[in-house]
Amino acid sequence: MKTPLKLAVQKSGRLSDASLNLIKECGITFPTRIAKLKAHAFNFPMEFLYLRDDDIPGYVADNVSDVGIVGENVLLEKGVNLEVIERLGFSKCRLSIAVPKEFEYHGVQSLQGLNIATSYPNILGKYLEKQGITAAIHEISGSVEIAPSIGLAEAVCDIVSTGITLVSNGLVEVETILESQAVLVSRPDLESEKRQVLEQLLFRIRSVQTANNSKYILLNAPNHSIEEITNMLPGMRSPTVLPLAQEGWSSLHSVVKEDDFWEVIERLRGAGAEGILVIPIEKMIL
Ligand code: PRT
Ligand code: ZN
Repeated sequence: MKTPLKLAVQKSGRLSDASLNLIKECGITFPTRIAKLKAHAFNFPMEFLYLRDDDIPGYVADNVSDVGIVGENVLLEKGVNLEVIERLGFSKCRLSIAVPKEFEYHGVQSLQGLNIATSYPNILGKYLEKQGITAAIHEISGSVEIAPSIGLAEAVCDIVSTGITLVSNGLVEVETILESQAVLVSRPDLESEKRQVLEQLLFRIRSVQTANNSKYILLNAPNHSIEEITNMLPGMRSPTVLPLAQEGWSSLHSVVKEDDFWEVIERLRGAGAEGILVIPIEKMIL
């Protein structure tokens, strides 16, 4: 067995389930109870370290772990030198500046001289500097959204997902300073044996992600529409075309991207496609 690749994941929180689900979808099995700090995968050369998300960049940089799954927001805030291997597409959020709804905001200049509460002083500091704004940054570790109502600050800089927290605290988002999602990070100086394991893991992650972003589609079409429909269905190479028992009709099978899905379906129907079936794909190797 190869030297295990150490992967740091969040022990409990918004990243944990999605991180562990991704690993499971890669066919890697491991003990399900996260009672300990460490666990070994049963069928892949990998060891898990269950940590607080804030500690993940530092532990990877300090060689305690080889790779980790963490939000870009935390990675940038910690400012450690790690390689971003892959954007993972989950735990999407943004880091935004918000002000009370009665505040008369006229662009970033309105932030001049304010007190701004945040858990992200480094990212905010760099942003304000770039914008030429001087403001007092108050670092607080949680419940940033209540800072204006308790008189600690006139503005906040916090993570926003649905925006419900801001609205329910009478705040309005005025500037987005970072778009974030979970990323797989690595030490830049990974030993070659571990890099090979990482490549294997990455291959599986990409197959899972491609599959999740695609749908398998089957449809019936009159033979005279096959060419028009084929042009709408690029598929992996080109669609499979099989004759139906009914004279003059065929069945076409292909793969469509999740993002283009509804638009493609409408165009297919317009071209005479019938009996359209859409099936999820488990893995996709390109
Ligand atoms: O205990 P540990 O330190 O490991 O976890 P944590 O409490 O520091 O982090 P956690 O689990 O809350 O979040 C982990 C990561 O998830 C963050 O670093 C982000 O990358 C990502 N993420 C995605 C979010 C959100 N969405 C999110 N909505 N992190 C925090 N929030 C909070 C935000 O701080 C605010 O209080 O949710 C509130 C806003 O949500 P909406 O939906 O009301 O806008
Ligand atoms: Zn944290």
